[in-house]
Parts: sequence; C-alpha cells; structure tokens
Amino acid sequence: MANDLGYDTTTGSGGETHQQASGGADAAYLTTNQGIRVSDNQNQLKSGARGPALLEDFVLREKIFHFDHERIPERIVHARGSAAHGYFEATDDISDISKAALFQKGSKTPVFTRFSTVAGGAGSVDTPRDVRGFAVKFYTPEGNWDLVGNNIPVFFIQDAIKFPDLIHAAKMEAQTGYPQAATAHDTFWDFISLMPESTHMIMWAMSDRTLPASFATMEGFGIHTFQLINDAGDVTFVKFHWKPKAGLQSTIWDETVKIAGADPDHQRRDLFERIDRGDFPTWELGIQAFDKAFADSLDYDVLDSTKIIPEEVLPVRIIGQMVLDRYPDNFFAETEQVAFCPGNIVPGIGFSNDPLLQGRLFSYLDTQKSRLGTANFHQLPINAPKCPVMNFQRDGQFQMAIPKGRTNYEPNGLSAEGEARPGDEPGPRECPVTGYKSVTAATGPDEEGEKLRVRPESFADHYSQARMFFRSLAAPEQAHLASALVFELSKVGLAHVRTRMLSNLVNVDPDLAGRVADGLNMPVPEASPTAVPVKDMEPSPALRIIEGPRAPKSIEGRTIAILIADGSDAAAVDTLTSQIGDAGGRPVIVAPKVGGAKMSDGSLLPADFQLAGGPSVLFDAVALALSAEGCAALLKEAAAVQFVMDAFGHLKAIGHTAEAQPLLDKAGVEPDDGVTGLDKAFIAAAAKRFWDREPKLRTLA
Ligand code: HDE
Repeated sequence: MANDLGYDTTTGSGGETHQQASGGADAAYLTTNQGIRVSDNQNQLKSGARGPALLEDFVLREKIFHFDHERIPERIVHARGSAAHGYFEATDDISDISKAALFQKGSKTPVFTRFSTVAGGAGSVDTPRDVRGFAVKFYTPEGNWDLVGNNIPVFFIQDAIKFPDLIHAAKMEAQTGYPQAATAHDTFWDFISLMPESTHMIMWAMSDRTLPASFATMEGFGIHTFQLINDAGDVTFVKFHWKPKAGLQSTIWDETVKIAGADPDHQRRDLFERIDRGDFPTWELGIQAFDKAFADSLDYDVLDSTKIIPEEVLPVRIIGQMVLDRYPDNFFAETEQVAFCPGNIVPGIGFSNDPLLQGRLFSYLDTQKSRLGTANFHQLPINAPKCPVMNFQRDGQFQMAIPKGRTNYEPNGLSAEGEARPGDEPGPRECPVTGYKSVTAATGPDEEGEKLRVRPESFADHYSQARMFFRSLAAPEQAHLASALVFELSKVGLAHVRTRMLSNLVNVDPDLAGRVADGLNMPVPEASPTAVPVKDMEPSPALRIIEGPRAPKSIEGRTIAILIADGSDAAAVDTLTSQIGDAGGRPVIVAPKVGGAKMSDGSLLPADFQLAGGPSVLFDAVALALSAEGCAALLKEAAAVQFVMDAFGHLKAIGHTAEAQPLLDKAGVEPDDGVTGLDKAFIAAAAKRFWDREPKLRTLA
C-alpha cells in the first residue's frame, strides 16, 4: 500500500524504516556501483529479523566501503577554499608582446578560480587574518594555463628552499595542534623575526589586506615576474594583477573576529550568493610590462618576490576581464579536486628565473600525486584541458581513458610499411612550429654561470619596500597595521622574539616600532643590522585601501540590512528597499522572527534573517526602520542592542527613524555624519565607513 509520500509501506514488518520507493515507469532506480538495482536501501541483510549481519550483503559492503574512503588528504597549505566557474575575455590587443591565444583581443576563455586561506585546515573559518590564495585555471585552446597567485603582491621568502620552514612555523604548533588558522603564536614570529626578507610581506599581512570583506573586493597578483613571448620570440617581462570591479574593501579586526562566530562560511557564502543574484564577481586583468633595460634601471631585483614595482613607477595596463558567473555543481569533484600547477603554461607566456617560482614548478605537480592519488589527476573533469590531449603517457592508477592501438611510443613507423594492422596508426608527433618553446632572456647581469648556492646581492634590501608600504597607507590603515602587530606579538610568549621583531620594525619605520613597543609596553630596542642602507622610496597611494584609488564609490554590490519589528512603517520600508536596489545595493530584511513582522498596514513582511542569526557584522550598513512600539520591544533584546552597537563600532552607516532613537541611545551611538535619517543621505552614507569615529571608540597603536 502506498502512503502519501509515494512509498510502499507493506513490504516490511511495519513503519517508516521499511519504506521502499513504489517507483513508476520513469523513476530512476538506485543501483550499486556495478549497476545492480538495489531493492532495499534501509535494511542490511541479516540472518532473521533480529539476527547477525551476513557477509554476503554486497550492497551494504560496497556502500560502507565507499563511504570509508570519501576523504582525501587536504592541501598542505590553502586547504580551505571556495571556487567558481567563469570566463576571461581579452579586451586589449597585446599581440605585439604575446602570441598566447587567450590574449588575442575578443577571445573568451573558460576559467575556474579558487580562493583560499593559507594556514587553516579545510574545516577552519573563512575569516582569519591570513593571506588569500587567488588561483585561476584558464582552459585555453592551446592547453591549460594556471596563474596561481595571492591577494598580496609579495611573498615571505625569496627562495623556495625556505618554504617548508615557513609553513611549519606558520601552521598550528607541532606539539599542541593549535592555533588553527592563526599566525599569532611563538613559532611563526620566531621564524619571521629571524628572516628579515619577510618584513615587507609582514607589513601586508598585518594590514587590512588580510581581512578582505569578500573575495569579490580583493586584488589578486601573480607575484613573480613572468615572460610574455610574441611570434618573433621576443620576450617582454610582466607582472600580473587582478583588479576587482567592486573596488577594494576590508573589514576591521573586531568585526572579522565576530564574523567568524556569526558565519564561519561568510566568504564562500558571499561568493555563491553574489553569483546567485547575478552580481557576478569581476576582475580586470592588468599587466606591468617591461624590458631588460627597465629591470636593470631598478635598484631592486625583479626576480625577487619580496619586491613590487609600484604602479606609480610602472602603470598597470588592463588587458582583459574575468567574470565568475557559475558556481560549482559539486564541491568535492570540482573545488577539492582542482589541481593548480604554476608549471601549466601555454605558448606566449614563460617563466622567469625567480628562485621562488622555480621551486614552485616542481612542488605543485608533486603534491597532486599524494593528494589526488594518481599521476592521472589531469584526467579528472575539473583538471582536464578543453583542447585535445594526445601523447604516449600510459597506465598508472585510475587511468580513466582507454588508449587504442600498439603505438605507445614515439618515434614510431608501424603504419609506414604498408602492412600496418588496425591500431597501428602513428599517433601524435612533436610540432616544432607551434609547440611550446622555452625562451631564455636574461633579466639581470648575473643569471648565468657556475652552480652556486648563494643569494644575489641584488636581493639584499629587506626594508625599503616595507617602509614604503607602511608610509603609503592612510592613517587609519597604519593604526590597524600597528595594532595587528601588537595583537600578534602579544600572543608570543617569548620576550626575546618580541624584541627581535621590534628591532626589525625599527628599520621599517621608527614611528611604527615605537607604537608597537608602546602597545606591548616594552622598550624600543636597537635596530637590527641591515645588509644595505634602508632607502626612502616614494610612497605609492595605489597601495591604500582606505582613501585609495580603488575605494568603492557607491553601494553597488553592498548588503544593507533593514531592521524591522512589529509596527514598522510598511510604505517607508518599501521605499527604502527600492532605493537600495535602484542604487545597485542588496537590501535584506532583519526581524526578531524569521516569519516576519506585522507592519503598520497590517501586512506581514517576511524576514531574510532572524535578528539573533543576523548580527550587523554580516552587513555593510544598517537601517533601523522601527516604530515606537517596535523600538520599545527591542530595547529588551540584547541582540538588537548589540546589532546597533556593533554597526556603530565597526564604523558603518546607521539610518534610523526618529522612533528608533532610544535604541541608539542604549547602544551608545553618538551623532556623526554616518548616523542619518532613513533618506537619500543614508544611501550615500552606506557606501562608506566613518573612520573619524574609530579613535573615539577604541585604542589603536
Ligand atoms: Fe603555493 N602551494 N607554494 N604559493 N599555493 C600550494 O599546492 C608551494 C607560493 C598558492 O587553490 C600547494 O595544490 C611552494 C607562492 C595558492 O588549490 C603546494 C612554494 C604563492 C595555492 C604549494 C609556494 C602561492 C597554493 C598545496 C614556495 C603565490 C592554492 C596544495 C616555492 C604566488 C591553490 C597544492 C589552490 C598551494 C607549494 C609559494 C600560492 C604544496 C613549494 C609564492 C594560491 O604545492
């Protein structure tokens, strides 16, 4: 007898644990992995109704066996990530410097892009203070190109041989297994303080750059110098930049910490939701292109990944854009199994001799074998090129193709004799004309010579760019950076490590060192010795987020919460919702109960978030659309008071009705430009943060 769910309940001895799909002509049936239809997915095979299990039960054995092996090793670094599909479109003609098909103006290339944190495990939160990975796989007609970068344009170390040391020091400590996803601990700062070359990267890591508000609001960088190669074989050197269309935006520390609790998946959710609502995350791809003469004119080395070329010195030329418009169908099959390899390169692009890049060329291929378990990982759908793959590589674990014929070597000539058998076709040959050719082009005077384990003299300046970075920031960003150093070093139990780090900071900027020392209540030590004198470089305003050229100018792409409660003015909420939408923002309704609040006209307005589950840290600005009755009720609600207190504390715009004033008062909100009525002024204010408020609310270093 079929119950009202369409299940036949008569086949067992009773109740829902014996349900079986009654099926129908077009029903899809459950099968084993061998394609055998499963008759019962609720009960294992037993000897009698209450008897022991039977080994014969191949359905149970196969199901549990497969389940037992569902996990694969997580990535050693960048374990936590989220990804999306999209396309890259070349918008400028650079055929004079690169012959790569993907850069020919108008060409559209499918991409898969994965964003990640570095230190935390796969189950850690999205929002620690950490560098973000920014890895793009371009499925070009000439093969896959992987641009595996970060959201910071420099790196901690100059030579790949130090990478295992860096990562051991940064990840959770060996004895305790904590902290997870945080660098605020002894071993990290011990290593860093002994590695002056990491100082520039530390400035970035302690800045607001490591607290991005969303993947869509962060920059990406290829970091190393690469080559572009044209038809004639001429080489141009290049640095790659991703510039977010949504502008640069970060959170502040207190907010980040609270987001981690309110929504550990904040950034991956944001990525999915942006795509879902058609607000596709978009970046322009830019290049800084230069020749050997330019490289030689710099007093730092373009092969040194701890250095940038400031945009003011060499402007970024936009050559295309990437739009992420489709999220994965399956997290494991795509996001987890995607295998990026900086060694995946296409004709028209080449590597430089950067000793960090050179080491990466080996590591990524190698790691995929232990992570994905086979040298055939390139055959997984997410990794497979979208152009023909033809070679004589054969066999290996999990070979998914069935190569045909005897000719599994090259050169071969079975078919040339006129007595070839079926399957003796010659197969693919090398292509000297269009095949990939490595091009040598020196980027410095000493690139060739004896085999040496040395660091070039041109890599010796570890502080000038760190100083330039710090001095280029807006005042609030400098205060955040100094405070981040105080926070992290306060978690370091060893005083001599803190002192050593302070000595390095004196070289960066004595003012910074003084502020951090004050925050630690420690004396400022002598500067640590430097190999070369520290220079005062021109500041680079392009490095700023706050007040920088890429600060967001409108509420486009921003999420704005409208807090309602019983008695809220239906017409006013409706108008505000439309105004936010018209300006490109995303309005969401927050109410004490998710089913909604009873509005002034008697209607029930459903909420997107329940107040306790929708704290203001999840939104860019808040509007308190409250009636006197609603406000009175919320005064007794800690979540409501905290909602307003945090919005104010995180320097966000707060629009409100006059009736909401008691709630503002209880939350300690003081009037300023960011506190407005529920009108056009609020829409303008919602695009900003109110940095002047910050020193009144918290002590920063
Ligand atoms: Fe990586 N890095 N890395 N790295 N890296 C990995 O590869 C490595 C470096 C970066 O979303 C691993 O597939 C070495 C710089 C990203 O799947 C591993 C060195 C930059 C991702 C590895 C570096 C990066 C990785 C771990 C020093 C910025 C995540 C799992 C020479 C330009 C990609 C994996 C994804 C992942 C090694 C340095 C970025 C172990 C040896 C510099 C974005 O192969």
